[in-house]
Amino acid sequence: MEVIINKSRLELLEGDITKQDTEAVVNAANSRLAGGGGVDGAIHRAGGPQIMEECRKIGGCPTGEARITTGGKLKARYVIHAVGPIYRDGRHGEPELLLGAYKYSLKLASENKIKSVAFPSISTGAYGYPVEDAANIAISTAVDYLKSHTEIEIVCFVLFNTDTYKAYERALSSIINVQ
Ligand code: AR6
Repeated sequence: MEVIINKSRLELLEGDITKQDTEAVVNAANSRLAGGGGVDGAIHRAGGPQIMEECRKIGGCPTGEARITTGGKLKARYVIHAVGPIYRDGRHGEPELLLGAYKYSLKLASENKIKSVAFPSISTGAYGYPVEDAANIAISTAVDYLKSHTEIEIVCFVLFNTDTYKAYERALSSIINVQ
């Protein structure tokens, strides 16, 4: 599914983010930038040790923010390491922190003149964020950002399985319908 927001394209696809040829891919990282499983493991495996070396130099990243490194051996030139919240019950600032992780990543893309960026579904794997709620936050944050920032041409969400894809499709459809 894809829609045009202002001058940019917002796309949803099912697939593996390490295979994307967008200028930047976003990693669902932890606050130590120490690597791990899920998307994080896949990105470091495919991108090689250079990404981890840069992460070590950066040292860490608070939850709700993001940091940028090069893409190592990935097709993408950059990796934006975003730290989403660990979900407890939704009443410990999780929505704001998840929104922050997306917004911070988009700001880093703008600042680095990145024209295309691919996101995974941050926090909905090991960090346990309910997918339906996370999809609404992810999509509304991207749509809001693109309405006021025309410099990013393509924002793509790369969803790893059909259920996640469908949740993002519902979130995007409901936002488009109320506009
Ligand atoms: N491409 C796209 N999406 C993927 C891929 C991939 N190659 N692999 C997994 N996903 P998770 P989190 C999906 O657990 O919840 C790590 O250990 C996955 O199906 O990767 O933010 C970090 O180091 C799910 O929908 O990230 C942190 O400690 C989504 O990506 C912690 O996990 C996010 O799942 C972060 O947890």
